[in-house]
Amino acid sequence: MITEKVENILNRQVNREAYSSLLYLSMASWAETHGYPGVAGWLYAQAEEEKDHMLRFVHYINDRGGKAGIEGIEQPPREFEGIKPLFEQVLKHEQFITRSINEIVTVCIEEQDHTTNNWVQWFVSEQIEEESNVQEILDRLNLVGEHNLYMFDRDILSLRGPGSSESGSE
Ligand code: OFO
Repeated sequence: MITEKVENILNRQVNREAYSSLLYLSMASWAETHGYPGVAGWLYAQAEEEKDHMLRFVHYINDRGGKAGIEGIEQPPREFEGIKPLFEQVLKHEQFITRSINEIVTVCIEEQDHTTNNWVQWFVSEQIEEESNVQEILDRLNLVGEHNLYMFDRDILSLRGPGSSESGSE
C-alpha cells in the first residue's frame, strides 16, 4: 500500500511521462515535415518509450493499492528553430525529468517507502542513460556542424537511442 503523498507524486510523474511522449511526438512530426526522416524516426521511437514509462507508473500505482489518475496534458510546442535547438530542448527536458524522479526518491525516503524507492531506482538509472544519449547526439551535431545535417540525419539511427537501453525499457 502506498501513502497518499507517494501516490500523488507518482501520479504527477504519469502526467510528466505523458507530456514527454507528446513533446517527442510533436518534435518527430516537425522533423518529418522538414526533411529529417532519421531524426523523426529517433523521436518517434522516443515518444513510444515515454508512453511505456507512463504505463509503468500507471500499473505500479494501481498494483500498490493506489489509483492512477489521468489528467489533461499540457499542449507541447509545434514549432522548433532547428535540429540543434531541438536536441538542446530534449536535453533540458530530460534534465527536468531527472530532477522529477529524484524528488520521488526524496518523498519515498520521507515516507519510509522502501518498496517504491527500490522500484523507482530503475528510472534513476534510465535517466543517466537518457541524458548521456542526448549529450552524445549534441556532441555529434557540434562535430558535423550545421552544414552536414544530411549526414547527421542519415546516421542518427545508428546512435544508441534511449529506446535501446538494456536496462529493460520496452
Ligand atoms: Fe525520457 O524519460 Fe521517461 O522517464
